[in-house]
Amino acid sequence: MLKLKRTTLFYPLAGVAALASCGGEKKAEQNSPLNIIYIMTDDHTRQMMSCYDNRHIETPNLDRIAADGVIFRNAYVANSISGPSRACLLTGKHSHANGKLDNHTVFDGSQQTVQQLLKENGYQTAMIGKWHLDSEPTHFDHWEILPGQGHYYNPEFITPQGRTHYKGYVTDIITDMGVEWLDKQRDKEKPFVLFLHHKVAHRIWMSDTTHLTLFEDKQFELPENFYDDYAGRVAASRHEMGIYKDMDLTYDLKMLHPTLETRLGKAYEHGEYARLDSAQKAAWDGHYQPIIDQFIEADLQGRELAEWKYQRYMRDYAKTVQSLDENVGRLLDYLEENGMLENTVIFYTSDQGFYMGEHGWFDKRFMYEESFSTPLVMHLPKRFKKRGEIDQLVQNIDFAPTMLDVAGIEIPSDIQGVSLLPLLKRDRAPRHWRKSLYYHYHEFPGEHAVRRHYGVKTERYKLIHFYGEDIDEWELFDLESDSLEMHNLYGEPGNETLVKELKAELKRLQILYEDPILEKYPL
Ligand code: SGN
Ligand code: CA
Repeated sequence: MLKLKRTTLFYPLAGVAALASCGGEKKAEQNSPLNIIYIMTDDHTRQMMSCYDNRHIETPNLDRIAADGVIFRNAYVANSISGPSRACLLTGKHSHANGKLDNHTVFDGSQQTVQQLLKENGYQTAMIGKWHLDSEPTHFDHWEILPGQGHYYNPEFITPQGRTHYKGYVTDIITDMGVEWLDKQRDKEKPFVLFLHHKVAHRIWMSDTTHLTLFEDKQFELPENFYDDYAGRVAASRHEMGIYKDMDLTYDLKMLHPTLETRLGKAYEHGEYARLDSAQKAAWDGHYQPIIDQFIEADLQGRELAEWKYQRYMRDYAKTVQSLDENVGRLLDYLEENGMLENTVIFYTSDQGFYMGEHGWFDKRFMYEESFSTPLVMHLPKRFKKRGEIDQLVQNIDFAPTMLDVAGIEIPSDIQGVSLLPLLKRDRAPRHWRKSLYYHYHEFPGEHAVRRHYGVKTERYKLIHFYGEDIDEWELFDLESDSLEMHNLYGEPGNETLVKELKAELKRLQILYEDPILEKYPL
């Protein structure tokens, strides 16, 4: 049994009864155990969230979370891909330590997890939405999960009782399930943690029929490095995630036409498209058919085609985020109307970031900023004093210890992440905080052909090692002068001391986190 901690600000569960008898309602509310709602999307990136970046779209409801709390400017993941990211979240450990290295390994749910520790200490635990860990959820009082990646339309869910089919759009359905659990299914006498994991904004970016016409007149700004030639970056040059080269006209961009035979066209026609019911199909075709006709007629080539693909990608992605933002708004309204905002901490984040045309790409996996980073905003009740921006380096392995700390539960010593509570409790930043982050991506061979790599990021620099049978490449970036990570400084004269220091830091982190890769590639 775990020991509960005593803090002055956050009362452990053991203190609840005493509080109820000794003070007024207000005091009880201010000191009552905190509920936790953890909202995570899939592949939603900072470039498409207006409190981070207002070039492309507005996300007023996501921004509302930040406005009532904090926005992390430097939040990162440990391994930029779904299953592993989810395992990092639940265990507070890097991938090599929790065993979920890539999307194909099965997560061992018998290991220590945050929901287990919360449950053992009196929390009710619920998990709704994309799970993607291949084993059954453990230690949840309530769970309804999408099988695998799940579907945008008319999705199936798995529950302990079996499979259920739903009609409608997945983002609405997951939100409905969350609100229903909060409103009717939970035990209102107990604190809770609710994991609400959306499918949006994953490939193939299917809009709700109600949002199909949005953004159609908008021209999205092309990223400066859209036409990257990958000079000096061997691993990047071997990618299979180019908008021009790899994005499928039919599967990804919905151009279904008898004269177009694309690699993944049949998968779309008999897969996601075939799931639409007749009313959904009518709306879908009504919207896309004129675009398809125009596209066939225009017969675009070269850069014109590349930029047309980029615009379609951005529009479809933006529509899915619009629906997400509205649904998050609906959840926030429910919490507000039910007086729950003063005793609930809300996380909003994604399983990783994503490329919106930077380097000419979609997808993630690389340790470059767009996919290594993740959005992170938090709603905080008033008892937390911090508001506004937080610049410290944080990582998704920190979420589990933060939840435990918020609940007043002692953090087991084998958890590798650190609690973010010191950054949230006071307005003043703590004197000591980590100065670097460790990253390790393992999925190769794999879709999109991103090589295995590990690396270290400090406030200013990033050092990456791509390794494998046919690759042994280092990259060094100065993020201050080269935020787009286009110029690999590794091996250039004058950087020897810097490389030495960064390698020493990388080694320190590999020893700290006990990554066995250090034996294979000693530093
Ligand atoms: C699917 C996608 C990939 C994507 C992975 C991982 N292909 O396999 O494009 O990189 O998921 O994404 S698709 O044809 O099925 O859309 S993750 O977010 O789940 O890790
Ligand atoms: Ca993802």
